[in-house]
Parts: sequence; structure tokens; C-alpha cells
Amino acid sequence: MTDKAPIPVATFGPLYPYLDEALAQRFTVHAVAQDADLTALPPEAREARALISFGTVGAPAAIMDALPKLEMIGLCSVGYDKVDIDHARASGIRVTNTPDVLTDDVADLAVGLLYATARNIVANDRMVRAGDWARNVKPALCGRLTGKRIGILGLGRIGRAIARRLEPVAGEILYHNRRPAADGAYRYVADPLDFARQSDVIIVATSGGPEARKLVDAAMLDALGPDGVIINISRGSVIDEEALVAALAERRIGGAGLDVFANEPHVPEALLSMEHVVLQPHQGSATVETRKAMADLVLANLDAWAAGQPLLTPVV
Ligand code: 8YV
Repeated sequence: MTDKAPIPVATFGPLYPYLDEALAQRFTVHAVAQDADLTALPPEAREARALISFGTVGAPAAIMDALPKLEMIGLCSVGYDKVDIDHARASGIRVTNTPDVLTDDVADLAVGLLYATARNIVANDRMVRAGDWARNVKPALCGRLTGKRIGILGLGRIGRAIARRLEPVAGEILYHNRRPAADGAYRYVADPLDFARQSDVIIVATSGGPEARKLVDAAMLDALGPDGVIINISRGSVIDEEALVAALAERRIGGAGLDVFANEPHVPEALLSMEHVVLQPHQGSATVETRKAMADLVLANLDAWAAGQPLLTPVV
């Protein structure tokens, strides 16, 4: 495309080159830094009618207010917990996200983290590299995964993709949602503590946001127990992080595989030296194919909006 549509669009925080380039081909783009003074944006930026942002940056009310002509927010993530949805709705601003295209990759990472954590893969890798194996140090045995009760916290699109992957190895798959799923798939446990008690592994796959904040608390971790493993590919805010660090430090739970944290990119110092913890820098959707598919979905939503057509994946 050579002729630029005259529509001004703002980007918020760093995106990545493929999306930046595709946006620049279609629109007049003004980049707003994540730490910009939103009360003093240049006049060109204040012209923006659409805003593009990543899930980790989102769109607080302040940026919506700073862009008086804003009509739509194209979010390059499925999670929209960092977007002030009520404010968008009240301001008549449409919001789109990128569901489905990332489901398989996030599920793959959850399963990978589960194996890495339950089978001590990362700790054992470290001991081999350190030369300990060659010095005849014996790695500790771990518990087996096959036959274990896998508890999915949040049986949505991603939770189901994880469950499908683990069906061949799980003794049982159970789940906790606010309400049971209509199709009766897997065993529903209504009470979160019962759910944790009956699970050997909990995989947190619920969406973030205020309702799920600290859903996993100290009591739930204690109910999971000293042999239990917790995996989180959802949002750090869903687990009470202080309670998690304490439970791991005191070995009240067996291990954790974490892709997300309460205050990214900062990870609690105490976790860094724990051998029974596997840490990832928020990589659930981070494959070349999926990041491109997410960007393409953002662009398709923007094109639909610019053409006055129905949005493909609207949140608001
Ligand atoms: C992204 C995500 O890595 O889609 C989500 O909700 O958490 C991830 O896909 C992140 O939000 C950057 O957009």
C-alpha cells in the first residue's frame, strides 16, 4: 500500500517491528512511550483516533483521556486486564483483543513448564552444566507426573487446550470456574479450596482482572500441599505472590512454574535462588507464528473499524 489513509493512530509502549511496519503502511502513526507525560502529548499524537497497545501495557483511563479523538483500542493480546474497560465503555471507545490465535502456544508453554517443574529439568540442567554430575553428585528424585490429578483453574479456551494436551497422562482432569462449563467436560469443583485439595497440580489459566485478583491465596496453596505443583501462564495478579513465595520457601508446596508475575518484569528476589521454581519472562504467546497472527488480527480489526465494518474480535 503506498497511499496512507489519513487516519492518525497512536501506539502505546513498544510494539514490535512487524506490527510497527504494517501500521506505518496503513496509517499515520504517532508513538507514545509507556512512560510519556500523558498530560503533555504533542498535538499530532492527540489527533489519534485509534490506539494500539500490548497486553502488558494496556490502556489506562489516563491515555484514553489524553487522546480526545480516540474511537478504538486495538490490543495485541487476549488479556485485557490492563485496559480500563469501564472507562472505554463509558467513553464510547471500542476495544478489540487477539483471542484464539495464541491458544495453542500458551497451552504448549503451560505443559512445558509443568514438565520442567515436575521433573526438575531446569535444576538438573544447571547441575550438569556446573559439572556436579561429572563429580558424581546424585540429582534428587522427583515425583512422577503420569496419573496425577491435574486441576485447571479457569477452563476457558486456553484451559481447555491445556486439558486436551494433558488428557493422555493425567489420572484425572478437574477444574474450577465461577460456574460449571455448559458441556460438562471434565469434573467441576465449585469450592476453590476443595479444588486445590483434590489437585496434585494446579494450572492457572483463568483471565486476569479484578474478579480473579489473588484468587490463589495462602489457604489454597496449603490445600494444594507439599507435593503439589502450581503453574501460572495467566496473570501474576491471580496468585497472591507473597503467599506463593512464602509457601515455596517453607516447602508447603512442592514447586512452581511461572510465566507471569505481579509486577513484571520484576520477579521477587527470593524466587531467583529456588531450585524448585522454573521462571519464564512472559513467553506464552511468544512464537514467531503467533506474534504475527496476533499482529494480523490487530490489523484486521483496525481495517474493519476504518472501513466502518463490524469488528472481528470486540471486547467492547
Ligand atoms: C502477551 C498475553 O505476551 O495475550 C496475552 O494476554 O499475556 C501475551 O500474549 C502480552 O500480553 C504482550 O502482548
